[in-house]
Amino acid sequence: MKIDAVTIFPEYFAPLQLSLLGKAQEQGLVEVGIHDLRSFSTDNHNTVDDTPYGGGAGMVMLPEIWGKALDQLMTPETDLIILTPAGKRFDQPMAAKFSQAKHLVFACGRYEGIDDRVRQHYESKNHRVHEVSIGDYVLGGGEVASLVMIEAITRLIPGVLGNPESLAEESHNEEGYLEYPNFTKPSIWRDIEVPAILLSGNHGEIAKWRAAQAQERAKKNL
Ligand code: 6GU
Repeated sequence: MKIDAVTIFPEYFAPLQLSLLGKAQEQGLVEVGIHDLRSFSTDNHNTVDDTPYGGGAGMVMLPEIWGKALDQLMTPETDLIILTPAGKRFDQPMAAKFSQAKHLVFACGRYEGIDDRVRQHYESKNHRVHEVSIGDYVLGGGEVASLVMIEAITRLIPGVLGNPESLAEESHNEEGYLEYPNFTKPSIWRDIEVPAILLSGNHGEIAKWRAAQAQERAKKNL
């Protein structure tokens, strides 16, 4: 998979070199390109935004600059993801869908967002465009949201995860990703014992217990 991100803060994406995703890039499973939006600005001040038509607080990112940046990246194989708190909520099924994509471009808005004609333009050219939010709170920009999405998506690409059984177990689960509590050595820590069933060796009963625990946890977190 090829992943490109366009941002005025390329440094935000430094963590992509770490851990599983760093390894996945070394192995050639994932290729990441980070692009500085300001390098597409045309004036001496490297302006990327201006005041909103119709008035109101904040600044809106200029369509001309975004068009220049995205024109160089968009192909018929591209899914363009525009990060905005007004977008569709990101979840595990969406991560699974995007993990099948060939090329993802993350457009990281700042300020009050990107001029809507950018979305309109690429949609009118029959590109796949997705406005996505990662949750019901407002971030300063789409950079951190992109990192969240990239981590959730890339770990679903075959070969990226060290132990593919963790994935199988996740999708086995009805909820996909709601899990039972886990324990490791020692069997007693600060007077707290590991549930005896987990030491029993009875795999059928252990599976039942875990399913019940996962369900209880899911209910509590509603
Ligand atoms: Cl994608 N962007 C911003 N700025 N805030 C958010 C978000 C995205 N998702 C949740 N909050």
